[in-house]
Amino acid sequence: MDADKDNILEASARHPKPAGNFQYGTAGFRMKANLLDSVVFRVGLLAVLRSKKLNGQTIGLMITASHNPPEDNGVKLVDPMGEMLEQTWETHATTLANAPSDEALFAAFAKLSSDLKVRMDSPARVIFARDTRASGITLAASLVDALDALKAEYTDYKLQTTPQLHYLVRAINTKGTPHAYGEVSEKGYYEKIADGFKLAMKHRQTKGHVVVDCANGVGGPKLREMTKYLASANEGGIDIKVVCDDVVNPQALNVQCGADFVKTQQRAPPSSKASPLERCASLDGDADRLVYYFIDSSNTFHLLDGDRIATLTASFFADLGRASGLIDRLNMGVVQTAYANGASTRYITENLQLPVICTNTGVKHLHHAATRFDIGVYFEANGHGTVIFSAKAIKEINRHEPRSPAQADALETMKSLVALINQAVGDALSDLLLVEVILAHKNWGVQEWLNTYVDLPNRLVRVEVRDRGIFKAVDAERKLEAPLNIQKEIDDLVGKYSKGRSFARASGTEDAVRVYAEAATRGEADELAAKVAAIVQKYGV
Ligand code: NG1
Ligand code: ZN
Repeated sequence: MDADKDNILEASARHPKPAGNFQYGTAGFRMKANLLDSVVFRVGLLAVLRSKKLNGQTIGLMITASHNPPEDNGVKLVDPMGEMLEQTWETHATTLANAPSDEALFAAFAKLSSDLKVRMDSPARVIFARDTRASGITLAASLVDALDALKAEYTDYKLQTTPQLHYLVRAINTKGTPHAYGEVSEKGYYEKIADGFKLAMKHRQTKGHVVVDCANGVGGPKLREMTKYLASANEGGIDIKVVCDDVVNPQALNVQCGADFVKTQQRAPPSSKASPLERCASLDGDADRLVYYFIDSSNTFHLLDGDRIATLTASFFADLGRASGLIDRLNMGVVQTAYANGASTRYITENLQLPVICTNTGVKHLHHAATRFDIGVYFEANGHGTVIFSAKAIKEINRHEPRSPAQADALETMKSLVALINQAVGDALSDLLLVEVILAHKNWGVQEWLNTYVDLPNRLVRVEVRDRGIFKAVDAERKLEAPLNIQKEIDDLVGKYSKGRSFARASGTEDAVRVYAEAATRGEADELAAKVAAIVQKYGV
């Protein structure tokens, strides 16, 4: 520890902490890039501790601020199986990030390593990557300073999407085991997904092309790279038209394009020039979110968001379950948050007859709940999600003996999707191909997909209050237990609206309370949202 002490103190002096309080939230640390130097350095120290604690298993560190503006950046850690950092360690990250001086930082580091019984002589292995933000290179250098100070082994994977880094972490830690996830390289990532896609598309054809808006981020070059591994369109492959892929000008990132823009603005990126009925999709800045959309023949915009991807995927797996003869042996279900459109939840429970679990906001909660199913489909409405398979599901799928050519076909499609789907984390590139496979199998275009059910009109409002901390949510964030009496006022109001539903919760990523409302008509949804927002405002002064 003494050698570590000198090294940490010396290195930390080069990364002084600015004023302010930092918090490792649902998306790691995220803020203006010029405030992040010390934070990234300190998260680097924690990554080393985490790896040592796990006997040298490789920990991932991603430098990205996802859909945030170009001047922001962020950092988050990836656990050995490619999952988000274990929750108790988020607090440790916050502790290190807020130590007021170099000495205090070392003291906090030493206390953590002793409290957590970390053997400091264990090896430490860390891999890292970044999105296309201009600030990423300098922040990666701050990280290397931390890794060098503690003599950790590391690999810089440079530009990657967030899900690619998750893939690499999982592939490294499972290498040579019976659960090996794939070859440890970017090429291995493309090959695994592309092989799954080609197998799933045998004898099938996508309808026309898909236009993909890459948010002017890292997804652009990576999607282009992936298309090299996919068969060309006339061989049953896919015709992808990449737009919004300017990564030369970092100021263009997420501006007037990308999944968050399309979802919140409910319109196509102006520069994508979508034509009527063209199938379009948008990724976010680090390519872990995906939404689809199209303009109909009367120029009306239609969004096919995370709820739509979840329902489409769940219906397809239910079909495959029946067609393969595995339906009775695998339990399937869908995980959503309170932000899922009520019509989607109803469609899943009533039409698909599948169970739905509602969890708190943040994909780690959804991912965790999805492990309760053999085939668990989870998506946030904003387009972040994936499908996960239990060990039992994989076993059943692999050993099942088909009794007919139709069963064999369905089984082969299931196997191919296990390879195509990134089970470590929601992955826009993998999800894009998944949707394309399903549409091709169902022989659907975007209109047929939209026709499955009608979304309830809804409205999301952001309310600024003095202290969002007083708003305490319970019941998967659908109810407020504090301030006292606020929930009764909301309930009384909601009761007056046909198909009304509304809730308020403190945001985990912004200093605000979010109010969501849906109702039978656009006018009622807007009115309900405005009235609930007024209640929140009243309690928030
Ligand atoms: P908050 O700010 O806690 O509502 C937002 C998104 C989440 C999730 C996180 C992490 C909404 C309403 N909320 O959380 O779904 O993506 O950011 O990025 O979209
Ligand atoms: Zn993202």
